[in-house]
Amino acid sequence: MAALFDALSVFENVRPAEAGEFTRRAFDAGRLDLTEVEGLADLIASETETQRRQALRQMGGGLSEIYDGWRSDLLRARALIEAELDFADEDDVPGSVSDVVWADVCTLASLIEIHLSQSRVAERLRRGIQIVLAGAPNAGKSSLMNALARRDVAIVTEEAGTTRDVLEVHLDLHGLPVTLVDTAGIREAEGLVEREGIRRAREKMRQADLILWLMPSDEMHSASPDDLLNEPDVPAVWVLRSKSDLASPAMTQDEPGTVSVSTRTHNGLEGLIGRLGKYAADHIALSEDPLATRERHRTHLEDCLSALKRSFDSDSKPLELRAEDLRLAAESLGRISGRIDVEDMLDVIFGEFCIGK
Ligand SMILES: Nc1nc2c(ncn2[C@@H]2O[C@H](COP(=O)(O)OP(=O)(O)O)[C@@H](O)[C@H]2O)c(=O)[nH]1
Ligand SMILES: [Mg+2]
Repeated sequence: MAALFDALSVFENVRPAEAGEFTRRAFDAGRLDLTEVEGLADLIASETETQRRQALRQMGGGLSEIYDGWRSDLLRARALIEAELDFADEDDVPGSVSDVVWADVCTLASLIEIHLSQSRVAERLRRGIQIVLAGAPNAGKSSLMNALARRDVAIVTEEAGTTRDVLEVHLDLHGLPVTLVDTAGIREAEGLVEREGIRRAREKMRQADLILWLMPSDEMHSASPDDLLNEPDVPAVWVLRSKSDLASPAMTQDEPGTVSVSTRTHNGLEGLIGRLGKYAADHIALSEDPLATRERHRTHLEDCLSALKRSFDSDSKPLELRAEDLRLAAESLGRISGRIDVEDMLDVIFGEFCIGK
């Protein structure tokens, strides 16, 4: 490769393409809008079948179609309002035009609200569900990570505090993307490196969709996730009894709701994978309708929604100002597909691409 580039560089006016340069040309030429560009980036990065399908649909213009439709509804509403403003003193423009317009704007606002409330699901499909393995040192987290990934990702030793960094593997559970995160065991650590590992572990746990908290079956008084559960905004926590092969007979009557696994005998592993798959399916099912897949979409949609709400909130506001709210709302929608000043975001979006795309 290096030799090839070297040989090519002697030609005049030949240079390596920049990241995403070809896609950017398609955008500049108006052949792709921004959501389609993002869909293409997602398609290249997709790791599972459902991610691929979602990306493909967005690349094909599924999202733009919705937003452009809403945007032209708003432009039409604004035109009607302005007509009413311009001809307010003439009798042949009935005042009731604007009543119809506001009812439509109201309906649109609730459509956007529904669309927004469903978008988390699509965002999760795009980035994958984050499942974090946590618990005391030596609880068997790294062993479970390796068993689920079916390869040796993490180092396993009987020395407490072996895992000090955060390790991630991407799994494909029935076509659904799951990122499994192995963390340092939570304890009062002496060493600087382990303390940093524990800080990172806590951070990962806060960002997780689901925490698997491991409690070894051979320890009656192992660390429980109680203090974790008291923190605000905790994700879902499942308690797993690890090392179930070591459980004493007295302990085998599980509390209902807990899952026992052993990475030594593989007891319970298939069941756990099945449950995780179901969890993923419940939380990231590919929806029928195209949905906003990025925070960027969500921000503009929220801006649009609040402008719409301002526009019909009060009847006493002058019609000119209400029409201006509609203009702002349409503009927010236009930003999603890149029809309106988005210059500052373009580098961020195209920077995601690799060279040659
Ligand atoms: N008997 C038994 N030992 C296990 C099991 N899982 C892990 N271990 C052992 O427990 C020790 C700690 O495991 P590790 O995965 O490093 O725990 P971590 O500190 O939570 O990551 C190692 O010596 C493992 O071999 C299990 O299911 N059964
Ligand atoms: Mg470990």
